[in-house]
Order: sequence, then structure tokens, then C-alpha cells
Amino acid sequence: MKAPVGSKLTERDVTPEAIYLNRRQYLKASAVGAAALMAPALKASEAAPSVDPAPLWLQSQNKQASSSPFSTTEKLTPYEYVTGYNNFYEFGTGKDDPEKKGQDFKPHPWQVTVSGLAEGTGTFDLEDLLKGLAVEERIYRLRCVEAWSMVIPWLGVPMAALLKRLKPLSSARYVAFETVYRPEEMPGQGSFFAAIDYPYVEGLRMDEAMHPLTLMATGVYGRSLPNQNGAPLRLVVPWKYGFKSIKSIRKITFTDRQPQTTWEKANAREYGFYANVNPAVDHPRWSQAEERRLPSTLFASNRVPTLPFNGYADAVAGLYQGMDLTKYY
Ligand SMILES: Nc1nc2c(c(=O)[nH]1)N[C@H]1C(S)=C(S)[C@@H](COP(=O)(O)O)O[C@H]1N2
Ligand SMILES: [Mo]
Repeated sequence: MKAPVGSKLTERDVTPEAIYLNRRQYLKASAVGAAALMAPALKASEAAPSVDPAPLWLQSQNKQASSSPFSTTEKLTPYEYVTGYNNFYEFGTGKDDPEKKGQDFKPHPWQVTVSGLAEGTGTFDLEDLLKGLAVEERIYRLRCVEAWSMVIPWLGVPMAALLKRLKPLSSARYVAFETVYRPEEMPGQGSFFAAIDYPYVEGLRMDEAMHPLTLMATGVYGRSLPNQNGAPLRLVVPWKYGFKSIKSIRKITFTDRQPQTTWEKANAREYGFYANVNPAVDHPRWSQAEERRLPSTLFASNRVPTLPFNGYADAVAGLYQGMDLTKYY
């Protein structure tokens, strides 16, 4: 966005958050909208680039987002945390590595390869894959297994809508996702000391994938996804620990077997396939009863109790009826 000539407002003053809040003033008034409008604007020094580098088709699809009744009215985590405190090991294990080292990554053009137990297999341009799907804004809590959390205004399409157009066969019981493998653009993938195997892989049971809360995110804070958040396409499953929400998805596979997942492969005792947020099942090395809601500082740690299924139990607990959640963690 260009400031008018003579205006004192510089490009750096117009933060994505400010643009986002402005845009929201035109959205129909709602409880959700009112809460988001109260989020504090960022200082210019904290501003991120206001230019959305995504292709126009994606910008316009994201801009038409409607708000969703699934959104929480909790205070949003500021843009600088959502895009500056990340886990994306492909770019390094430090929380600021994804923002710092992710800038050479090229999320466009992008293709997604669909395989396995579905009619709609093949390799598709992202634009064709998303064409005609209505983008929604979903403000969700994100709870990392490391016991911090955020409230993030995602943009995206319901996963069910996307998967249905790929026509899974009735024999498909799981869907697996794979992150792109590009060591030349992702320094963590080439690292000799890599903490995990690449490409990063994740998966969901079909009923979890088709659940209305499950989102294929295409944006955040009113713009397309920054690289560090998993551009151009990432999963968001709000009732599960953050590591299930795989970024920069290049492959989707329908299968009848429970797929392997990256963190389970790395340490099955500590990270399971289900990974439902559960304050009653501690991580072997730390408690999961509480979380630090970011921003959190030494003197204001902002600890809040962790809720079963991250507060989405009413909507999803039924998916796990009769399962021993201490065994299927
Ligand atoms: N490909 C890939 N996806 C990933 C990760 C990763 O390292 N690689 N980290 C996961 C973890 S642990 C979390 S908490 C979330 C963080 O998402 P955010 O940085 O957008 O908040 O991404 C998840 N998706
Ligand atoms: Mo995480």
C-alpha cells in the first residue's frame, strides 16, 4: 500500500495488523469483529513489510474472507509474535530463525501432488486447487507442545471442502501431508545436525480431517501467509498440539493405514500420532497443565490453564469416544 504524496504516514507505519484492522471496520459488526478491533495497533518500529507478495489471485481470494462463528473472541497475539516467534525447523530451530532465514523461500508458483485412495489424484497448480473455495477467517488458539500459546487470525478454506473436491474413496481412512523438500531454500533441511527427518510429514484420521474446525490456511492477519508461517498452504488443527499443523504442504495422500508423522518418528514416547491437547497427560519432561499465552515476559508470564482439546472439547471430544487418551496421546 502506498502512502499518498505529502502524507506523513510512511510505508513502515502501515503494519499488516493496521491494514487488517482497517479492513475489518468494513466487515459487518459482530462480537468477533469488535474483539479484534480492540487489539492494539503495533508501533512503527515493530512493523513488518506492508506489501503482500502473493499473486493477485490469492490476495483477492483471501481479501474476500468471511468471518466464522468458530472464531474465539480472545485478544489476538500481536502480528510480530505470530510472524516472529515460530517453529519451522526447515529454517532452523531458533524461534527467530524462520523469519530471518525464511526470506529466500519461494512459495509461488506452487503445486500440490495428490495421490492414493482418491479419484482426484494428480499434480495441481495451487490456484486450480483452491479455485472457487470460499476463504474464511478463523481466529483460533494455537497450543504448542512446548507449553506456549497464541491466538491467531487465520484465513483459509475448510479442509473438508478441499478434500471433498479430490473425491476420496470410501477405503481412505487417513490423509497424510508432506512439506516441500528444498534444501537449497531451507537451510535446516540440509543441516548435518538436523533434529528431525525431512521432508516433514503429518497425518490425520479422515474424520479429523473432515471435521469443520480443520482448516487449510492460506493467510493470516488479513494477508497471505508469510514464509515463516508455512506459505503458501498449511494445515491448522486447533485442538491438537501445534506440531500437527504442518506447513508449506506439497503432497496430500489418502491411505488406509495410519501414516507416520515426523515427531512420532523422532521420539514416539514423547510425541504421538493423535497429539490432542490434554492438560491431564503430561509430556514426559514437563507438565501440560498450563501454558504461557504470548506475549509472555519474565515479570508477566501470563500463565493460563490448558484446556482439554485446547478448549474445543464440545466440538471434537466425540471423535475420541471410548479411546484411552493416555495411550493414544
Ligand atoms: N513443516 C513444518 N511444519 C511445522 C513445524 C515444522 O518445524 N516444520 N513446526 C510445527 C510446530 S511445533 C508448531 S507449534 C507450528 C507453529 O506454527 P506457527 O509458527 O505458524 O505459529 O507449526 C508446526 N508445523
Ligand atoms: Mo509446537
